[in-house]
Amino acid sequence: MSYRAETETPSHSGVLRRYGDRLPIGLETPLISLGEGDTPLVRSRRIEGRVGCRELYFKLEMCNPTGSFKDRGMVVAVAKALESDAKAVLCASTGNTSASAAAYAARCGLDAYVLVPHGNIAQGKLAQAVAHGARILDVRGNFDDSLRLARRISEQHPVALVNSVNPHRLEGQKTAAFEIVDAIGDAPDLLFIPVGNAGNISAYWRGFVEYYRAELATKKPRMMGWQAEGAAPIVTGKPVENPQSVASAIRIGNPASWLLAEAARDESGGEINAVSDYEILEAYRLLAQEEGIFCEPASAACVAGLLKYARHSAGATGGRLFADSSVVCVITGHGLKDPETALGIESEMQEVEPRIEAIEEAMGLAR
Ligand code: AN7
Repeated sequence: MSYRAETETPSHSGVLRRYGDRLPIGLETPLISLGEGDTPLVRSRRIEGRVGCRELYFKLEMCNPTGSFKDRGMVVAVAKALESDAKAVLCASTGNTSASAAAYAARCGLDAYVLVPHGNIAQGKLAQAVAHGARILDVRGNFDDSLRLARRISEQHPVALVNSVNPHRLEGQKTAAFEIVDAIGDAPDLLFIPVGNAGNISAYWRGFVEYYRAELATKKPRMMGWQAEGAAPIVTGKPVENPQSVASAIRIGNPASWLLAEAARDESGGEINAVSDYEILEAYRLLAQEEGIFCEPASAACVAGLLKYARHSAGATGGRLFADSSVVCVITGHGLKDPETALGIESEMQEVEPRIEAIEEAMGLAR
């Protein structure tokens, strides 16, 4: 099957076709696609007013084919694996990387092996890896243990490691920054983004810098990264042995792209801070109920960060600056991946008899 000859998706031509001239691909690279990228950038309806910035947008990376931003980098990593005649891909994952790797491997006829930390992955993500036929190894350890093992295996066996330590992953992920600039005509003043293994914040920074150098943007955003309090190694400055958070996607104690993320923070004049599980769940609820956006808890971390930052900058000298700012929050993954959390915080379900009067009464409708 020739990937180059076929038109894989009549619409949504994918990251490789759309941004190929800015990616490390050549004539030998198969132009695979599941229609990733080209995700919506939607204006906030309510949270913008709450935080008091000039304009607030959400980049809906949950709208990628497997429901997370990982697809942008995975399509490049898998295309390069195919180009080098790999027969299998391997990753460690808190869930989204494995879902994405499993999907692209299935599409391209590669075997996929995924190492997931025992008991630490949301059900929807596990379902995706199962559905795509990946070989799932339930590691009795955390994500950091799993990644260390995956790296060792890939050094000793002919399997392509598709974690973000694979440089092609960050190259693909930087395209989201291009799309934001293409959509609003310039870079935003501030970019709020969750931080786990720290690849995405590094990739966005690379994308913004690249567009700025090409004079496609007149400025670069301050990069505002957010970790969960129980898994905040970059904030505290030391690895976390036993990372904990309701946001299972970012339960990572020793991020692979730690130094790149610090560089993104420092070169952009940004910050990397932490939010509590309580703050994450509050932002998660606000996004769903005031914006109609159902994301997973890890994604809500950056909105929790925005609410926190706005509270702190309100009285301070930064207040005026913030009120004049354009802000983008990166909504990294879909809420459907983690139904347990959604059903766990508040259940509004009420049992009723299958009678019209019972339903009217439950709805508070008078007869
Ligand atoms: C929804 O899938 O690490 O800082 O193994 O799934 O680039 O790691 C996922 C991370 C944010 C953090 N939001 O991004 C994995 C994995 C969601 C995520 C992050 C992840 P990075």
